Amino acid sequence: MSLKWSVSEGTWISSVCSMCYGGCSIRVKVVDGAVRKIEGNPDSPLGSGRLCAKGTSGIMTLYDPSRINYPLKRTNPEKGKGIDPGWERISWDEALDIIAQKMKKIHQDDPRKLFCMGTTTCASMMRNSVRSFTVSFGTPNFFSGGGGLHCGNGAHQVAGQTHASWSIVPDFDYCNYVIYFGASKGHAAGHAGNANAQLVSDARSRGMKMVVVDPLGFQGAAAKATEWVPIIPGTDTALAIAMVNVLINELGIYDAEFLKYKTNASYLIGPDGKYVRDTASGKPLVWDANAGEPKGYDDPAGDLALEGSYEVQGVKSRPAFDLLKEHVRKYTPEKAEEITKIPARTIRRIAREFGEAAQIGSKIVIDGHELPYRPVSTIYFRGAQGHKNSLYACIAIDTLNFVVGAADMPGGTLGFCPAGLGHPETGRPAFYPKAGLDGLLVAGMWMSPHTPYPIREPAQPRTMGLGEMFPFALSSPFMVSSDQEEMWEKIGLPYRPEMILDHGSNPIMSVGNDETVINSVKKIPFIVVSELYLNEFTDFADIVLPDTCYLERLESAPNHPPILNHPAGMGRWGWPIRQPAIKPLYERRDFAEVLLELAKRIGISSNYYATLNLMQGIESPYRLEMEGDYTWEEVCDRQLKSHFGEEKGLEWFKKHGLISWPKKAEEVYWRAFTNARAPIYWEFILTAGEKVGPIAQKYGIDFVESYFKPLPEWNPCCSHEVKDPEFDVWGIYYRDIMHTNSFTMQNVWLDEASTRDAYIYYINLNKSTAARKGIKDGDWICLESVKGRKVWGKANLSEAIHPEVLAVAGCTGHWSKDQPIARAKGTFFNALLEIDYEHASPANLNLDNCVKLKVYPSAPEDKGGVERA
Ligand SMILES: Nc1nc2c(c(=O)[nH]1)N[C@H]1C(S)=C(S)[C@@H](COP(=O)(O)OP(=O)(O)OC[C@H]3O[C@@H](n4cnc5c(=O)[nH]c(N)nc54)[C@H](O)[C@@H]3O)O[C@H]1N2
Ligand SMILES: Nc1nc2c(c(=O)[nH]1)N[C@H]1C(S)=C(S)[C@@H](COP(=O)(O)OP(=O)(O)OC[C@H]3O[C@@H](n4cnc5c(=O)[nH]c(N)nc54)[C@H](O)[C@@H]3O)O[C@H]1N2
Ligand code: SF4
Ligand SMILES: [Mo]
Repeated sequence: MSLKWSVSEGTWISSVCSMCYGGCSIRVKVVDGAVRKIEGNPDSPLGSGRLCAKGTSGIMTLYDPSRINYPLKRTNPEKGKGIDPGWERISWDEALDIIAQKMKKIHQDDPRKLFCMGTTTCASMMRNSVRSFTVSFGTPNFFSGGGGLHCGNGAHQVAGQTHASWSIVPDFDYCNYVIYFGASKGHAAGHAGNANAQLVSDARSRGMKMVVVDPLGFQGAAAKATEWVPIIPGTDTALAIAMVNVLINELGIYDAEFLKYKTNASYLIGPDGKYVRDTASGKPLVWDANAGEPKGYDDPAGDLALEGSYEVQGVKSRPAFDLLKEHVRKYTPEKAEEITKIPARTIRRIAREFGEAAQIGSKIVIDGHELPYRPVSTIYFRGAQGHKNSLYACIAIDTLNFVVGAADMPGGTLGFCPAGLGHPETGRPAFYPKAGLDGLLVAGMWMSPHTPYPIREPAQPRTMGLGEMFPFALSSPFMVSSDQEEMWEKIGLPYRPEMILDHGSNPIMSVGNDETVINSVKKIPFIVVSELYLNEFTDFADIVLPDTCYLERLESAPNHPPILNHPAGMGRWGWPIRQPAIKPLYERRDFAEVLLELAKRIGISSNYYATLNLMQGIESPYRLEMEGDYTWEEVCDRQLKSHFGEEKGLEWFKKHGLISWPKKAEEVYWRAFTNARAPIYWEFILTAGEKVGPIAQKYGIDFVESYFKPLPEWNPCCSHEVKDPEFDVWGIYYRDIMHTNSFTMQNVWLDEASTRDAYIYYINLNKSTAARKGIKDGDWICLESVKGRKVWGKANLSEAIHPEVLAVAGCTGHWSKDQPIARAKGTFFNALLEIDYEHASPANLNLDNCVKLKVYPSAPEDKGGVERA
């Protein structure tokens, strides 16, 4: 095979990147059966031909000599950090026999003893296959490692309840003023990677102002911002509530029309904090100011009151907005300054700029529809939400959008594509948010069958994660926490996990300190991992299966559902497929095929097909028949035909790569076209708390009432409660564009670029802080937590970082000898994070990702090979 080739040779194959979950469309050049180049696909709205460094470097992940190529069986029964598993190559048949035998036994005994995992890095694969398999096996125990606990328990739930979507993003085409709260959408990370990068840079060129609230100014969105506002980690809630206060109480800026008809701001609240309901219908009541009487919230009313006090059904009641208005008064900018260390005058100015830029009352015509024009947006993501107080952080930040009427209106804050009317020829896939219980918003499409609203009814826990008593949690630390056994004993969990089936997640690195996770996974007798690489977690596995990477894999729905990874805003819909650019190398086998085979061997195929039909939206006549026997190709073919018609099955998609059609204003600005309301008063958090409290009390688990109020409060993280003055710096991590979680440090191109970068493999801290501590640029330093956990790394000094904060990029610091490129590069920050209930949100179990540290010069024995370029 010659390494020389010309652009005219070979073929371009359309597919979808999976070096992160960003879902950008790609074209892969294949010459002589080998991948030579990857480019962005200019024909797709999912990236418009753009590609990041990780996407370009995927070729080195495909051909990495450290990849796993054959099924492996452990020969050393002893498990521990640094202990060689003694891998032995076995055949696929033997591997599947061993696994199926174990699983059959568990399935007959108690399916809940199987604990499935999947990596967020392969988000679509996780949803399309792994979750479906978990459900069909009959186990409720699913875990996505650090996913959810770091990035989504607040963000996804709240976005689901307010925007019917997994996440939120500015309407870049029309937005004039955006505030980012710890998010890098369109910059270093986040959903719809390159599509947003293009949209945000076009918006900035057009003059969009970008205010970025972030402890770091040297990277991501902050580095491109009009204004960088450094903040103390975990305090965004206080800032956002203070801004709501300035808008409503100091400036009187709010969109009354929007609040009255698109939110529950007008619902009457009684002295018990709950909706005052019509005695006959049970519907929440509003006050009709024209008629001077209460009405059902959905009665055609004259003019709904937002303020005042009304005697209704013998009780004094006030519109929810009136309570919000009073509630936020105590968050003065001065009080927020104490918490966030952002000057009160800055808070006032930004709130005013935001309020004025909203142009409340203005209109715009799009696609023939006259719509409200609100060219302002506030968004959050992992940074602001990555804390114990994530639920209220997301609520408080989003409240700003609702106060000025900018939620899902032109120029405002959009959910990622929560409404679709389907392809013009078939009307599919179709999904639309609608009004549900109490008139509040129910998502038309979700990542799992249970939509975020109405919330799950709090109940006695019977799952490993205790999710039943935490109805706002999507993921739970108790799957691997230090207090896991204590919690299970308290609730009387009637079983213990006997097997893990993992697709790619590396919880030993991604959740928190490795000691805790290792103690937990060591107790599990049988662990199977489908991976690209051997790593810190596979050291504890019994069988490792060689997976295909995305360049060797088929997926019919890599960007579906669009609430995850499709650019919002007007433009076009795109539905690409992920298809193998080359046949799988060696004995690598697609895990989707492995799951179909396992289902067959265990005898659960009919369940699996039924779940696939449900989760993939496969409708008649293409539904998988219970008694059928399908390959993964056939499943993909049926899904595509079900959505796009008989002519457009897998063969059509293999040839064309994707299907694309124009978006409609009714889809993008769906909120203007529905009567669904979003909560600005979170009555259902209060009522959930009333049910969670007694359950917690029954089992002797702390119930923290301050997390169950209907209006957001700033609750401190554990790091804010550290009083020892020696621990004077907050430690956080952030994502660099060059790396994905713990995955990409083994990629030789990305590593080469990273070793030449001033920040990626370093501990970044402020020059003045370093000077105070006698630390010079390039010095070895130690970070120590109050729990005595320590890590080391080299210092990089910058002025563009909050003086009380230090930061580490990505999830670096691998120690697996099987990843020779990644090994000992950077610092394993998560070693400093605790994993227990104390460090998790009592409302949604989100983990605290910030930690208070003592920092001092100190060289470790093993310098880990990190040398400054
Ligand atoms: N310090 C730090 N900690 C973090 C984060 C961080 O940025 N920094 N991010 C947090 C967040 S938000 C998340 S979501 C989690 C993510 O946490 P995880 O999902 O547990 O971990 P990842 O690092 O994304 O996934 C890593 C594994 O996926 C494997 N992988 C990649 N592609 C494939 C594939 O196609 N097939 C298979 N079988 N395996 C594959 C890689 O080889 C790698 O070992 O980590 C959280 N923890
Ligand atoms: N390049 C790249 N892209 C990715 C990933 C990746 O690992 N690398 N991972 C994917 C995944 S799993 C996820 S969840 C998304 C995450 O996407 P983002 O949420 O955009 O990523 P982060 O860099 O973790 O966090 C964003 C910013 O929050 C800041 N921050 C940290 N703590 C705080 C805080 O308390 N308050 C405020 N205001 N800011 C804070 C960080 O400095 C950082 O600049 O990205 C996805 N895309
Ligand atoms: S942003 Fe993510 S999905 Fe897009 S090209 Fe980069 S690595 Fe691939
Ligand atoms: Mo994530």
